[in-house]
Amino acid sequence: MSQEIVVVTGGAGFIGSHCVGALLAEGHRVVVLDNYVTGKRENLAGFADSDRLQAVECDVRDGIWAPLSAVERDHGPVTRIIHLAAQTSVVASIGSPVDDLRVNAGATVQVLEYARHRGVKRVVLASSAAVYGDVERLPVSEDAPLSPLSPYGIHKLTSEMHLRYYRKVHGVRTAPLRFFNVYGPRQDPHSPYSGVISIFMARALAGRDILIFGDGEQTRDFVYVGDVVRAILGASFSDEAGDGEPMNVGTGRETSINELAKILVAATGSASSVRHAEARAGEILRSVAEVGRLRERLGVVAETSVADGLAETVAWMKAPG
Ligand code: UD2
Repeated sequence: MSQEIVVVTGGAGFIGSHCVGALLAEGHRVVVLDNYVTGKRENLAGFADSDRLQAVECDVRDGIWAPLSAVERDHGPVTRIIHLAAQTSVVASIGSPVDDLRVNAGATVQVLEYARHRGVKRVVLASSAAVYGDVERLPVSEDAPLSPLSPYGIHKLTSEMHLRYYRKVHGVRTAPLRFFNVYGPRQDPHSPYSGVISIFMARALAGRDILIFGDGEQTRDFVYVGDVVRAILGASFSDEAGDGEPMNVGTGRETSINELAKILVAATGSASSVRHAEARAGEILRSVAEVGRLRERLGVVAETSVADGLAETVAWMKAPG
């Protein structure tokens, strides 16, 4: 594969930093755009020796022309953009819907405007299972009705619609990926908005109580970050993606939060006890992906078992780095 210049917005974040590693390993030049609100410089520390990685501190909401001008001057045009920069919390979006709109939809339009005028070959978007809301038929396919239950889900759907529009009207090749519940090393456990696996794991390792919101019978499709990165790279480079149509990124397996708590307590050998608290507003009750489109179009199957993925995550949490 010839070397390309790939921009990763949110590249210092949890999923972004894993993408950076994979792109560098394939020989590409990588430009990270990150405002370091949730992204961390330490997530990129392992790649500090690479002369093909450049990180620019900026806010994608303000546009990406200026931050990329030096890159264009020194290395030529950007060829692909992986747009991961986002406000990732459903709960936060309910508290601050206008901020969520600016980050989760506004920034996407900024990326697409740049791509349209600069002739970028592909824009991949981190969309979300939140676009579906509560669904009648599981596993949920990409053709299911879309009825998001939160500003977060509405704005991810808005972004997807922009991707489809830019494809149809401006000819920009785009690929929205609907992530289910991504977990793995470098997911920050210290924010109340963190993914449930990282929160439960940190609590289990510290011997603190695990708090389940609601009755715990709500389900999720937990997908390991390494599998997600393979989907992102496939969507970025394969000729089979880019028509603006969404693809689910999940495993097709459904796990309840009660089951998850049990597995984690056992996996960590923790003495933590499990308590229940009030259910979250705007919650999806059941969520599991139909994964045929990802497999057929990109040849990607999320094959990491929960047991293996959790083992990797526990190992990282015990010895970060
Ligand atoms: C995930 C994504 C979100 C969006 C959404 C789509 C994360 C962090 N967020 O939101 O960006 O894509 O999926 O549907 O991956 N829970 C507890 N106790 C805790 C924390 C969580 O019981 O301490 C429950 C929570 O009520 C929910 C489940 O665990 O039922 C998963 O919560 P989450 O915040 O990890 O992810 P989710 O599905 O709300």
